Amino acid sequence: MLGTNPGNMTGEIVLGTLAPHPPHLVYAENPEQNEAYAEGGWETLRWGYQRLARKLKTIDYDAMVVFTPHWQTYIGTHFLGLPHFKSKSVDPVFPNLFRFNYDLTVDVELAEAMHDEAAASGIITKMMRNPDFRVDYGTIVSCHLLNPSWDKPIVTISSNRNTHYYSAEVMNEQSAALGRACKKAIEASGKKVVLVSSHSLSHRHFTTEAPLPEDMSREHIYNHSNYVWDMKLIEMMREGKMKQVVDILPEYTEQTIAETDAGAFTWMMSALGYPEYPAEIYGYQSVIGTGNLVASWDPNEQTRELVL
Ligand code: 2X7
Ligand code: FE2
Repeated sequence: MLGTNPGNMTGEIVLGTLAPHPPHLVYAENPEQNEAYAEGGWETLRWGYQRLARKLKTIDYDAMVVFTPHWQTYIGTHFLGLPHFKSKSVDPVFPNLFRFNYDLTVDVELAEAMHDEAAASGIITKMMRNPDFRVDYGTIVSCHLLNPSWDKPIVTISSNRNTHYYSAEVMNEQSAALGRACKKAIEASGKKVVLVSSHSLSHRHFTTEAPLPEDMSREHIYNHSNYVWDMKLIEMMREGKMKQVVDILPEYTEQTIAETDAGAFTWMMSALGYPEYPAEIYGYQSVIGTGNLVASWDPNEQTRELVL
């Protein structure tokens, strides 16, 4: 590890972000990389993302590490392991909205450091070295909205499907262990890193789409119960009760079919040491019935803001 950090600097996590990835949000922005065209939509989330993206421009960091539910691995946790990936990402459920030409760089050194530290702690791991591997849309949507200029390298971590193979409780334990290993690797790397937990909160979605997907007169949360659960979680985030949030995640995940089933949120909270300070809330809105929150955890008291 000393070889990759010659100055022996202590690395750190400079921000943790909850960054939902409905492809609708990129579709609604009309970036040149996406082939579909939209008349807007989901502004509450997009404007929240834009504000968070502006904050990120003021933060000095070396790489973004994204944990995504849409790269699903059944044997172990995998890490992107080549410096460059370029292809077209098509959402399998919403190909009408998302056909995105991406061209991204990976911090392979950091990926290998996290891989090695996780492996040393007993977690089954693998580096993804296939040059034809297609990066999942969760990674692309969250990274695009957080950093539309794509001028920082990323690392993607896969979701090992413990919730479905074992239980949400096992997933909580495994991803907390992965979070501890990643934190250790980041500190030893000497790098400044932004963590990205890429997912919705409540995750029931409608099975039919409005004729115009961005018709906001048709958009609402799937049911009131999911709304109440999401609001309870957000209230606890504002109060800095992140250990308690992680403790109730298995129940929350089951009740709202939440995308926290993937382990990303527990991973990030564990790496951040379960913050007791308030989260920065940037916006909450439904997308095809799912509950989505843009939020961040800023360990630096000087730059931490009350956003909403
Ligand atoms: O992956 C997603 C999601 N998490 C939420 C809503 C709609 C589509 O895709
Ligand atoms: Fe998703």
